[in-house]
Amino acid sequence: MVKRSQDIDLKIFKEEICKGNTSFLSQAITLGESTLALHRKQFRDLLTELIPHSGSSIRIGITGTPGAGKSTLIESLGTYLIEKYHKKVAVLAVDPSSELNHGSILGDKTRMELLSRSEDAFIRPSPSKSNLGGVTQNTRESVYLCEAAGYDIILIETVGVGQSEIAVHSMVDFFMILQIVGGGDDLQAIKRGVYEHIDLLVIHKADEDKVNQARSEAANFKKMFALFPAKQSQWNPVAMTCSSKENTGISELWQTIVKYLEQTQNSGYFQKKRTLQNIAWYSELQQEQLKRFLEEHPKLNDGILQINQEVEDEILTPLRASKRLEKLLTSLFSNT
Ligand SMILES: Nc1nc2c(ncn2[C@@H]2O[C@H](COP(=O)(O)OP(=O)(O)OP(=O)(O)O)[C@@H](O)[C@H]2O)c(=O)[nH]1
Ligand SMILES: [Mg+2]
Repeated sequence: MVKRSQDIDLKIFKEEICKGNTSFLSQAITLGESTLALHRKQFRDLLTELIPHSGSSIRIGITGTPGAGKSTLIESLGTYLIEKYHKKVAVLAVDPSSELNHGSILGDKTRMELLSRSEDAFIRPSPSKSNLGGVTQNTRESVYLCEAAGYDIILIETVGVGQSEIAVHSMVDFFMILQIVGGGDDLQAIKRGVYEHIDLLVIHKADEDKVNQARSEAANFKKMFALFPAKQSQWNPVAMTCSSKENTGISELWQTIVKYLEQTQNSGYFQKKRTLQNIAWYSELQQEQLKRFLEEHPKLNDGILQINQEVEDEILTPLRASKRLEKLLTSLFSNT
């Protein structure tokens, strides 16, 4: 039995987050990152209360190889949106390797000096877990919390290695990849699976002395994109150049995102994608719930451990083991 004193005051948390209190927002995200069952339950209750207040932001995913300049671009774009359009900007990160890199992805706040000082920005480093599923789930939940706290734009940085960019794609409205100028103008640099998800390719670090080369690389990508089959969104990926250091190309980048939003909101794809993402999210929760239920069911758990052991000891073949499991499940759940 949980003592009342251990409960967080849901009502206060909800009110303060909806007022945009970043201290409560941070505490709530930390609660969600906890592995303690009590904390997870409290967090889920809070999230359930907050979800009706969420959903109105634009969620943007930014990927690219380490050092491509993602954080610097986020600094430039975020500052631009705050100054020019008075937006509130939240920055989240999905980096399952951050524990190995000592949490470097956003640890270096010098890359986002202006944003980290701005009252209209909220920056949250990647949860320090090494498993992608956990990080993805925490980040997705943080998106809803940030939205309830009034952030209009959510920028999610993910390092372009492994599966994390696919995971980020499953939680954003718009997805872009950064490639450093001179990084090659063919798709080999971009994994095929990733191309299918990108809405914008930025030839980055296109500083004044490199801008011509960058433009020619972008033009080659444009030609290549035109040859790809139409996407479900009916949006042809755009290739453009940008220098976050010199702050060039940032407004064009934002205009591209605005155009995408107009097009997909008019066609209904925007909402459709969010619905599909919700279904995928529910499916993940369902898997997690079932797994936990099975693990916590004492008789079943003992039975499964016994069967596992017999497979290891070669007493049971995999097929016989699966039959035994079926029997066990039937005997435990046939009357319930
Ligand atoms: N010349 C030039 N350098 C840039 C530009 N944008 C970023 N950089 C530099 O590139 C380096 C890496 O930038 P980050 O923003 O940390 O890159 P990142 O992709 O976030 O890196 P990770 O988070 O480690 O994957 C830094 O030294 C930046 O100053 C740019 O537009 N031009
Ligand atoms: Mg970074």
